[in-house]
Amino acid sequence: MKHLLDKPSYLLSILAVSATLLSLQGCGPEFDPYWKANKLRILALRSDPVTLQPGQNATFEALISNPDNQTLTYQWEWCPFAVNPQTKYECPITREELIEIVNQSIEANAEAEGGMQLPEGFDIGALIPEFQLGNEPTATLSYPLTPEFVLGLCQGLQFFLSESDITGDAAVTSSCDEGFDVTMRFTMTPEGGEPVIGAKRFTLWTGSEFDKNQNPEVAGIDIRLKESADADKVSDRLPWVTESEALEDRWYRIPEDEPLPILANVTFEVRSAITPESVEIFQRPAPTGSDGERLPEEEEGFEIRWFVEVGELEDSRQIFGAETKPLDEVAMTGWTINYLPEPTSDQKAALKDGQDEDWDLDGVNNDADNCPYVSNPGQEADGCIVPVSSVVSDSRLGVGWSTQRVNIIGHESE
Ligand SMILES: [Ca+2]
Ligand SMILES: [Ca+2]
Ligand SMILES: [Ca+2]
Repeated sequence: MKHLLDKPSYLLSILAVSATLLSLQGCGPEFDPYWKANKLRILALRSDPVTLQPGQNATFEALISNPDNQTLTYQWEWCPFAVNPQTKYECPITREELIEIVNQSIEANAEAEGGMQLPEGFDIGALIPEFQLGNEPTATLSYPLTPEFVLGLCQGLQFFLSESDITGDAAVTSSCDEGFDVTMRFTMTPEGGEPVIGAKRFTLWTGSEFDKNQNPEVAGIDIRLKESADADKVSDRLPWVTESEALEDRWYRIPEDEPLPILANVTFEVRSAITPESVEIFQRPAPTGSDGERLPEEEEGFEIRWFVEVGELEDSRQIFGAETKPLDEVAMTGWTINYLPEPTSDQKAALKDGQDEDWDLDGVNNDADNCPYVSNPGQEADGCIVPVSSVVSDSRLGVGWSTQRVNIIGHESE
């Protein structure tokens, strides 16, 4: 039997394409930096749990930025392949074709030792979840039958793909024993606009004791003044600053229920409150031909990303892993909302005629704008309330995040 493992170059090309497109995703027509969440975007997708086991349901959630509060419709669908961003994560087969593949695979393997054996008259179709999983903001998927069935499904698809002419559009997990990685596709469509599409891989458990990954847990977002010396200048308008200056390390947890007041022209530090238990120990499978089945134990590495709608970040992406700084430090960045009553020459160059007193380019001049720091053409009453998000990935498909809100109540003028 041929396996995809025999075609490492093919797998590598899929990985390379994914990496390229992921890094391009952040660059819109205006070439905003990746972390600037000022238009409709998918910032992250999560499966909880990330490894789905028998008897469990996985819940799928999207972290999106929707600064103009556009009305959205959603669509979730899963696919038993790792699919390609170049084909907009389209599943290369239908569910009916999958059922056909499984039936053929059972026939082909019926004689083989360890092949998938099912009682006569068993209806495969009834065991495979619908690909379409609804139009709500979240979706759920139930584990299909047993680990043996899922393992057989994985191996059957490996065989199918090795014989098929679907090239470049899809891949199957290279080692089904380690879990069957499949894809959830998420589409959100604004009224009268183009769909925005993203995908998340997650794992159907196939019985390995090693494959029990958990999502990182982000308990919230902490904030403090970058320079303690600024406290005197802002504490009369930001009472929480006085409170935080008295705390060890000065970190103040942004309340979940109410936006925290902040000022423009002051640099804050924000920290992702990742629980230390989130750093799991795991063992990768050893490469073929080496001694033993597993590599030595290692700690998970994290990629921590920050997203804001307004302002500038010092670091928008940090990597935590062996021999790096402590998690607390890596999970931190500086955030400043620069507001100048007079735009700089660079900003002026970006302004259109008649906009030189409209710093946030929302069509309302600064002196009349109810929030001159945030583009809010509709002058909504909460126009100065903006989100800040931290997304943490564990490089094993696990994702966690926290989004909190701040209220820009004014600026520190100097
Ligand atoms: Ca994990
Ligand atoms: Ca304005
Ligand atoms: Ca405004």
